[in-house]
Amino acid sequence: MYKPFLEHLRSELFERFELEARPIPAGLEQCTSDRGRSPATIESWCYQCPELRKIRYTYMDAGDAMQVFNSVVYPSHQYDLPFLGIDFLSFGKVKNLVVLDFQPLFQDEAYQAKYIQPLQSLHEKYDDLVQGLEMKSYDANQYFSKYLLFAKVEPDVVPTRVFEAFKDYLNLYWEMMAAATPLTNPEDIQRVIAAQKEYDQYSADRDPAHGLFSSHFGNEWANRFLFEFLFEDAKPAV
Ligand code: BLA
Repeated sequence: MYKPFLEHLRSELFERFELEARPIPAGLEQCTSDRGRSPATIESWCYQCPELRKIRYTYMDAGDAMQVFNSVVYPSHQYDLPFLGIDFLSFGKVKNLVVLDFQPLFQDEAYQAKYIQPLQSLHEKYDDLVQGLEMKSYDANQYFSKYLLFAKVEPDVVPTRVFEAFKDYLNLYWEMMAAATPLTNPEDIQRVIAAQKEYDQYSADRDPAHGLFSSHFGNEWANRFLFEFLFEDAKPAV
């Protein structure tokens, strides 16, 4: 269902950046389970380049029961650009949830004006993918922008509207990346490092997917996947 999205992201990345593989801890690149009713496979890819310190994407495929495409692009520490966050989920083709955002590092007005305001016209263009859904696991005011796309959709719009929106958001992200000037002040860079680290902690602490990973691949694997790969700068609660 979301494979064309993964392919598009991959080809865009390889076209635009000099990517180098970024190692994924042993055993976490791929996992298959036939626990339960529907066999599931999860597979991840990770890259880096001078501008983007971590680009990860994951595809979870449990056939008709579930398809998930999840990705985060982490800019290098000398760029205070937002993360590119992608979370597309489909459960039994009945519940299709799409979330796409430029996830802000900071919420102050200058930051919003520089990095979030440019999203407004796309947000308006895709107003059918803006449904004012409430977030249960996350705080919409932290690490989410006001111009995120967040919608429950019918499967037939996934390859059409959702794909169009995906391409447009990606293009804007690359444009913003290309226009960005690296920070030089060590204090500014430290602020970015701290905010990116907090994002990992915040996300790992709240990730609504832990139960899903755990039910298919076991609790130990789920914990490792969360804290050693997805959000490796987060520490597990003791
Ligand atoms: C919701 N994301 C979810 C849910 C799951 C995942 C299972 C709950 C769906 C439901 O309502 O039943 C799945 N999260 C994953 C997976 C991974 C993950 C598979 O990290 C990793 C492989 N989530 C993100 C990113 C964004 C994001 C980058 O990981 C930003 C675009 C958003 N996911 C997001 C939001 C919700 C969600 C906003 C709704 C959560 C809520 O209601 O609070």
